[in-house]
Amino acid sequence: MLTGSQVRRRFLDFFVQKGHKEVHSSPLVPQNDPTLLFTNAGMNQFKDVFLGLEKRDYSRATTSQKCVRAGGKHNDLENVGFTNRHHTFFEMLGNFSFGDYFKKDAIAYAWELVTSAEWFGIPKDKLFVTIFKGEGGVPRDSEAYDLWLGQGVAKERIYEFGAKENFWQMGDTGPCGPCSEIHYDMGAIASDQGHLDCEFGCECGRYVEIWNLVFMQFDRDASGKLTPLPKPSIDTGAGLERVTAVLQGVVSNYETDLFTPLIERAAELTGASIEVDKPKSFSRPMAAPLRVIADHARAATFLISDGVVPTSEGRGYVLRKILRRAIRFGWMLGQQQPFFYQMVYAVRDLMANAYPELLATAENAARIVRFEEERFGRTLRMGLEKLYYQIQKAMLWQVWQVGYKYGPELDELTKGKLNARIKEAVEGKRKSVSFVEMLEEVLGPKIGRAVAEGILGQAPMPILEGAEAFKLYDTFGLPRDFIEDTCRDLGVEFDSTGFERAMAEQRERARASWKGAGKQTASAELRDLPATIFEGYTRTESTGCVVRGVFRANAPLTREVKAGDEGEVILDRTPFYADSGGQVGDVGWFFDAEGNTIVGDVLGCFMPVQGVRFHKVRAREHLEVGDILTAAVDRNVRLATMRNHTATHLLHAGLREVLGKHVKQAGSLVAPGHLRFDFSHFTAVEDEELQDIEDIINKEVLRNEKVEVIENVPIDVAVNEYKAMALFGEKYGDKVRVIRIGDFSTELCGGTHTGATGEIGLIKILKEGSVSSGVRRVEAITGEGSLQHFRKDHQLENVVASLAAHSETISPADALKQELEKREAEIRRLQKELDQARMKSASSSVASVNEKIKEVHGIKVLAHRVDNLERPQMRTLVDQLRDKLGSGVVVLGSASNGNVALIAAVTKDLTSRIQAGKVIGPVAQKVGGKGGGRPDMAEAGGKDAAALDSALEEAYAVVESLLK
Ligand code: ALA
Repeated sequence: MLTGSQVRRRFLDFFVQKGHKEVHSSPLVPQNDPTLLFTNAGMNQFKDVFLGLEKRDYSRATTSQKCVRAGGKHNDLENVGFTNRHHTFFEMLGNFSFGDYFKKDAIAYAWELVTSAEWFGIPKDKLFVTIFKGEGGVPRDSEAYDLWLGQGVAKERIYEFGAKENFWQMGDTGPCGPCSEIHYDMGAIASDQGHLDCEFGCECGRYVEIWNLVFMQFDRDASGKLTPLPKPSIDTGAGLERVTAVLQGVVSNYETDLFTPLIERAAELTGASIEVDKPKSFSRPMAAPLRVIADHARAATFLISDGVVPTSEGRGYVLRKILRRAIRFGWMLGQQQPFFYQMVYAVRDLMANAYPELLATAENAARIVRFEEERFGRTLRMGLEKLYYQIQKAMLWQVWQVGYKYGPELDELTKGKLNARIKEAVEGKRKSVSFVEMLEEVLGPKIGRAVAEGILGQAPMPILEGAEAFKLYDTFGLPRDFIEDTCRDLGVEFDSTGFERAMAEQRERARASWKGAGKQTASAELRDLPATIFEGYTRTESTGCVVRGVFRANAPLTREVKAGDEGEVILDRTPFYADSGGQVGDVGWFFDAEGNTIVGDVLGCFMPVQGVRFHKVRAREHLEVGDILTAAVDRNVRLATMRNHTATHLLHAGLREVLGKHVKQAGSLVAPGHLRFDFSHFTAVEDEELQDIEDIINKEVLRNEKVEVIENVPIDVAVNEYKAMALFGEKYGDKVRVIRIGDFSTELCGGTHTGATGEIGLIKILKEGSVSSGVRRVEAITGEGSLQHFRKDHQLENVVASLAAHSETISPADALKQELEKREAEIRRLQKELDQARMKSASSSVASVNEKIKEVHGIKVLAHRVDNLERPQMRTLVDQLRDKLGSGVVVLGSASNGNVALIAAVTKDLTSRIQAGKVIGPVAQKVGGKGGGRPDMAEAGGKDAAALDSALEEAYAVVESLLK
């Protein structure tokens, strides 16, 4: 019997022997494709080849591709554990033809591999095939039908289906086409519904699709329109797990040797028996918890190994959901301590042979999982509390309703008792009894029964609202099972319609927030452009370049660009680096053939179609197809960019050395002025760590290590032998370019680099911060940028030195800090002194206010101005003045820094006739403000200090008008 690993090997060997190139699985995070959440099929890495945007030096390929279907168009997350064959992570075996063979060979190969005794040897009488019956404007695939007949498949074994089953597309947009599938009959034993003799087409689990052959013919755009692909192609996918199940004669993928060691380990770690996965006699099927844990362990391990970390959005969110689902199933088995992280090692031990990268990444992946387990454990505890609370509320509400109607009014004591009893039952602290028994126990047999009868006979059961339940599920990660079971045990109805509605709304929101931008099929005229020969690795100037094409932005192909206009120019050869791999495109000039006159400024260079470099040019003179030019890159800009690029590689290696091997590049920008590097790491980088990194990488600079460029390395050699780091968001062909800096750094890279590290000058890290949860960003400068940075620092240091005398024992920075603290204290002391002096002078002015006191209808009124007082000081002063008057009205105004503060006070004996608030309003208005307060004291503010004198003068008239 073949092991799972042997099945994988045999598939690949078959196609290698048929002239296919064995290509490495691409990472789970799709390269350069924003329309996809995760790699979900073998064809993903070839999407651009199908679209005609990219060329490879082979036209047949075969792969075993890591896939995750847990988000986006293909999502099986919630099915895992309920079926024999759904997974979040699986391996897809495939063969591909890029405009080479089509349906005839694809069908012949598949049939040979599946049925020939030399290969898989599956009996033909267990197989069925399907073809596309025609739908949505695409005709029936009669060609495939005839080809299957030609292979000797009996008519009765060929079935026809519509687009849902037999038209495959990767996402809402992209390459697609009709498909043909091979299915295997597992026999009655595999029917989930106990069917004994159902026919092919039944979805009970008996008939299993093992291989899908897609005849790639179209590219679907966002509007749904189908455009024929440049060359019809083949894309196939066979699930390794299913094929293995068939060949090992088991009903479920989970019973193959790809899973059994994981399931056994999960049982050990949770303390559960393997038996828990066996179907129970519940009416609703329960998920098999150990299978869920085994499946999710594979997905989590591989996702984290490929650089995903748990976060609250996008890919990280899906990973978090997977982790949490596994952890919850552990809880359901009674394991509430972190255990799932240990599954990572089990996955490594089982799969490192086929995926050696796990040897390097497992340790860190386990750490990340453990962190999430601890964190989620806390959430889960909280979620359970909330669930209990909601159920309790639902029950009590129902009891009150019915209690009022059928029983005597429930007194507080009974209410309390009942509540406590429900709580205990809900929290599982006492053996849970039914709702009815609980009522009888607390209310006594008679009333209890009456209430219960009322509830059961007339009123509906208590209900846990769907929206509430969904919140618990979504926010606190409580499994739906968990919630439903608890409800059922306690006799509370679970509002599944409401739950599903809330879930659908949530899905809609999620869909709306994942907006991918699809690539268009390259237009025919772009596709036919010859690739530009790139000379920029060895020179910055090329003479005798021929203009091959001219475009104008958003306009069709033209042949010329006029002096003064902008256009995009394609040459046969160029030294200009085109924007890619994070490195910005070169700038420079086009000279005439003799190299004397500038005919255009090159503002940038980019590559919308693989290999074809577009120069964005502002023409100084007329340019047209056929012209001969000298193309010259601005050397200063390029050299600065090269320093930053080589420094980026050192930084990447330095981060991994100091922070750990989990650090993976998540994005980068290499510009002439600075570099920016984003990477996966789940906490802020400490200052000391940053310093260590800076030290380590500058040591590499000082060592003046040669930067070695190794061209045309087969990708497997680069990855497996050179251990080169392959990056996300990068697209690698079959042969790659490796940049090696001593033993310190080896990366796949198409960028331009310095000859040796010494040319970088000095790398200075400027800052570190967060980009999104789990992703950090470092910015740094090199070369002249560093020089300018330190020059500025030095100037600053001179200023510091002049401000603070520092000695040998203390750094200028500390000296400055001390000096500033000293001055700060001095300022505070002076401020206090000033306040006291002002208060003193204000108080002494009290003695001289007599002449301002005026009698208004027999009441003493005083309006007085004292500037630069704080409010508390004004309040003290206004009290003093009011005491001085004995009986009367005081209005105090103070201006400081252009702002006005006003206070009015009225002695208690007068507040029935005059209220401070009414006095202050009109006065405040004069200084552009307003205010109010109690009858005896009111405050206001204003902005017009210049009007303060006249406003205070107005106070007397205000009092007079109030007294009338
Ligand atoms: N791309 C096809 C699939 O995923 C083969 O089913």
